[in-house]
Amino acid sequence: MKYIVMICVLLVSVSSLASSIIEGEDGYRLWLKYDPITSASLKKKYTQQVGRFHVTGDTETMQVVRDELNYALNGMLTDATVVSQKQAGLLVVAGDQASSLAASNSLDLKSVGDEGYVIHQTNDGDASQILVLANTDVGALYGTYRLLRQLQTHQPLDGLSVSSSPDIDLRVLNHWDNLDRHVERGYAGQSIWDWHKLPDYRYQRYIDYARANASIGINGTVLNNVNADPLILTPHYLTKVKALADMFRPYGIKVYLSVKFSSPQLIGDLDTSDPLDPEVRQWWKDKVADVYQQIPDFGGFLVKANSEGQPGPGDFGRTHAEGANMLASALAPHGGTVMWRAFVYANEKNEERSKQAYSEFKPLDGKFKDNVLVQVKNGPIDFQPREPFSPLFGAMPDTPLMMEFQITMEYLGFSTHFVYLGSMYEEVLQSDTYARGEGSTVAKVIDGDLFNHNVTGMAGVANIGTDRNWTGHIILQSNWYVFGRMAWDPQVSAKTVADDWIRMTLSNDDKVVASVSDMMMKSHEVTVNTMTPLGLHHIMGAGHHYGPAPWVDSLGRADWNSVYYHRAAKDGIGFDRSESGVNAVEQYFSPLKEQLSDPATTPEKYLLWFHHLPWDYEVKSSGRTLWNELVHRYYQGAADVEEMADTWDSLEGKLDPLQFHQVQMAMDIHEKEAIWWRNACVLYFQQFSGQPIPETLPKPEKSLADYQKMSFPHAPGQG
Ligand code: BDP
Repeated sequence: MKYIVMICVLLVSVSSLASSIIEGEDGYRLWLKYDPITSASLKKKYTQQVGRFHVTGDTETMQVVRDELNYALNGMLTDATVVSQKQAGLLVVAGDQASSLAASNSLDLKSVGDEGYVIHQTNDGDASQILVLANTDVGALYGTYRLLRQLQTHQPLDGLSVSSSPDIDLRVLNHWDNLDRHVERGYAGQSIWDWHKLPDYRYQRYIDYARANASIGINGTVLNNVNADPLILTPHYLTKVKALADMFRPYGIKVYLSVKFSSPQLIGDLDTSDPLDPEVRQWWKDKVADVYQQIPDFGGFLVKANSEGQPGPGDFGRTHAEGANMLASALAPHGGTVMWRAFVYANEKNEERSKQAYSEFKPLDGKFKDNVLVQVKNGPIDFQPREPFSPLFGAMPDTPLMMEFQITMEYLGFSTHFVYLGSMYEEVLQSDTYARGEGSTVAKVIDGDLFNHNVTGMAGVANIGTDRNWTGHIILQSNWYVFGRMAWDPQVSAKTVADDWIRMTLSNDDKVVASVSDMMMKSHEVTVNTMTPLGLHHIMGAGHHYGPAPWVDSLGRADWNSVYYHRAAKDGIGFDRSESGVNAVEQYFSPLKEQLSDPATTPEKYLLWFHHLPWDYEVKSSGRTLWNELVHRYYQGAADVEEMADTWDSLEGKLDPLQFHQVQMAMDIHEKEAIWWRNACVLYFQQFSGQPIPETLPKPEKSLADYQKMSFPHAPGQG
């Protein structure tokens, strides 16, 4: 008897042990998984077409191409092999030889420039060959990743004919990473740069980072935080920067650094950092020359100046242009670029925050040197879940403006929320500035089309850290991915990119793709509703920006407080930025200016951004009063998140178990937090509206005071 009991105990514990181990994809491989293609016929076909391949050239980059193909094709197909050029079904060629192959096949290779490529199948018969041609090695690398995408997404190679080149020159990640490895606004572990062990210890992760970026066309990385530590420019750190630059070079990725404007004083022993002082100018020239001696293809500097306490030219009575141009002069002989941020605002200024960047920068239009780009955040305030586009886009025709998007989730749930940002980026890029009449979209401003700029750029604040899955949440890998794809082609649709990403990362099953794609495409709108519907903004927890806190009213600067932004009172809610208020609308072109000035013609998504409206204002699309609409949106947002969680649950068994489980756990958090946002905000605003929450809706479980008491002193990612 005893013996039998023991066996039972043993069986139970063995089976529970087995179920507690979930084996599967932990997310490290991102969208470059290259798992075997399961359809035997497709696998056979691909193997016939590209299983025998040849890559010409011995440069480091062409070796990378060869290695990637070897790895990818052997993963997806059976027995992929390198063969001679003549025998190859797939031939990757760059430079002069590519030009002659292009000529003999009547292909236009010239027009794809330095980074583009042409992919072409020579004919449909038995001797057919797939050519990947480019003018440069890095173009061949991009073309190779494009071809691999075709296989990863199970698309046919027959008759393949692609010609592509980037619409934007500088496609750059901004890491807000400190030298102690803390990532400001980072929610995926520590900084991936192990400064202490560099330059000697070179993780495979550095190479995999470069591969992932190259696969989506990212060609630059700013390694350190915009709130820069001056030590980055000391010899000790520059040897470490050089090690990373050397590793990234074969992948077409240049390294840039954020610099502190007062570096001449802080690490150079000078008693000023005045950009017009000859000694200061010489200090920067020498420093830059030092950098280029070690890193001949160094990209340049990113600068946050006179913003949130950072030093800048304003400290010496100089303009942003004078500051930027001083650095630009030092970098120009070496081919370097200055990315000068327009994220400036100051409490002391007697002007509403959303207007300040425009007021300060517009008068400087045309005053920057050729190698300066002004980097503008997508909205006029600060990476909110939703903002109208910054009015600077379109307003500075004589200055190349660079887009700055946030990929990390500072204001969007700290990387446990399921939010695909592709649709938000698309909304911004496709917004019409009317700067040169209808059709003058933000995309056309930043790709240089509208004002004929030679240098163009797009930056994304990275969401990458040491978490095994890189971004803290598998789905958020798609935001890194879509940033790269849209920087290459700002016209590509968010949906196309989402579908590609799902196929490469999660599953090629059409039904799964449709479900996940649907979730991704609505996720941004859903999240806006759960946090800041109808144009509300900046009502997050103070400092860390975690969770709802519309009650914040005691921070040192007026424009850091939630109450400054929502202006809820007995008479209504919202910020009057129309002509009758602070007149922020004047910074937009007609007819947008007029449209935004009138609540009746303002898109509802921006209603409370531009208007202060009474609680009984009738919302056009629904006929509800403003109060009821606000309540409705908060409840709908939370209900939609619940529905997304159910949809995800329904995919169990159809996805990799570990990927499934990771996202499911995050969805649980997202669901809880959506309800928290809903309850806290509705209770808070109710104090002013004095109106009830409709009987049919569930009552918040806690009191407003309970929500207000919640505190998160150790929330991650703080500044
Ligand atoms: C804000 C972040 C802060 C950044 C700042 C910036 O809260 O950590 O330093 O933007 O972009 O959103 O400089």
